[in-house]
Amino acid sequence: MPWPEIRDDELFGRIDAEVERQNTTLQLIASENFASPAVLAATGSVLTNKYAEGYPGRRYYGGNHVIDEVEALARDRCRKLFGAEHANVQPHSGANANMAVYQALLKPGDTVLGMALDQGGHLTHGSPVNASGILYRFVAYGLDAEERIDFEEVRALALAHRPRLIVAGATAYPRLIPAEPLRAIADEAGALLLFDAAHVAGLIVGGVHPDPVPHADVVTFTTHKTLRGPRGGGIVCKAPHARAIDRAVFPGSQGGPLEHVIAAKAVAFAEASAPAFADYAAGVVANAKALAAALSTEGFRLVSGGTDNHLMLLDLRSFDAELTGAEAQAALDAAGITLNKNTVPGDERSPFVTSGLRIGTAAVTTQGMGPEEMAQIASLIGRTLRHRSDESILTGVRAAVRALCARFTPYP
Ligand code: DSN
Repeated sequence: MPWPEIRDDELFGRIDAEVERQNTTLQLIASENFASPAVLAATGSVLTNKYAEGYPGRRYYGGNHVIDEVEALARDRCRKLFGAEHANVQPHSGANANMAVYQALLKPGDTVLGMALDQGGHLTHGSPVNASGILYRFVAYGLDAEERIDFEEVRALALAHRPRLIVAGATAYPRLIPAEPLRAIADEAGALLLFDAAHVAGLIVGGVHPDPVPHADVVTFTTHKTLRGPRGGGIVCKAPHARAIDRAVFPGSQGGPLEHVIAAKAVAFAEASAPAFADYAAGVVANAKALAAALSTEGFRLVSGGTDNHLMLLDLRSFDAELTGAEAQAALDAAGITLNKNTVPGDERSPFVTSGLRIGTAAVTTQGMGPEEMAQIASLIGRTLRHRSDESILTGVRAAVRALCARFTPYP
């Protein structure tokens, strides 16, 4: 059977353009990274052709003996990597993983504690526009005066509302989140504990973030952020929750698993198990600290005063009261610096406008950049935002970014 001969230049030309963009601009979005060639190869494999509803050894379709081995390998590597009792590698995303956990552990209407979205939490932690906030009664906790998670507030809310579940974890919080005190609060209030490690999974397995696995009933994560695998999600949990979790993923909330992505997850779990990954994770944090310190010298206020993980939040209001996160993002984009606008605690502007920027170092660290390059990036960000309406300055920054990226090209 001959394959269609016409080359789809319309589409593949755009993929080439995206390779060029990733190679020549700075990727500072805290939830992004560069996947390895092996991860990309598995994602682009013929495993995409196979239907495999069910789990290894229990499928609804024939021809799955190879797929069973692939998924069993991924599950086993995942369990070992996290030191967990059980792993499910089928969630298509972190959001799917969280919704499956809710389905497994909760009934509609149950009370849950989660971090407020505008304080650093995630849509699936009870936002009223997300199914989590529609199906369950979420009560939000936030930050204290030092812009750190207010564990006293979490405890007071837990004792007052007696939630069935406490959700820990964040998407825009620059500090470490120890699970131990949350476990103690959950036990006191008779709640279960879910740790959403979407952002910090790579830091946990790399040994630079406190490990939630011994303390949480369930840990969800994504595979494409600091873990540096394919775009996807996963769940690890204590053995007593395994059956409910598996049933909530399939058939509860998903259909056929993406076995090509599961194969790529297996590759990423092996890569993250190698000793070099611990060096990488330490490098991500060292780079974040270096970038935060240099941005502070540039005159930006850092939410909570700095960072202990892979990301930082810049509060633009003291740098320039007129400058919004949306304008800053656009100006930096034009200069070849990709990051995202983000609300900051107490932000008066909407999430579409914002007064802040979120910046992460997972991708630039994968490229091989170090503290010296972080100082250069901070200076380029400062120059761009101070002279955002000066085309010649933006052109100069764009050239400097291109020269910097040429020394650390991710996909030569
Ligand atoms: N998009 C993810 C992030 O950027 O943190 C959250 O869903």
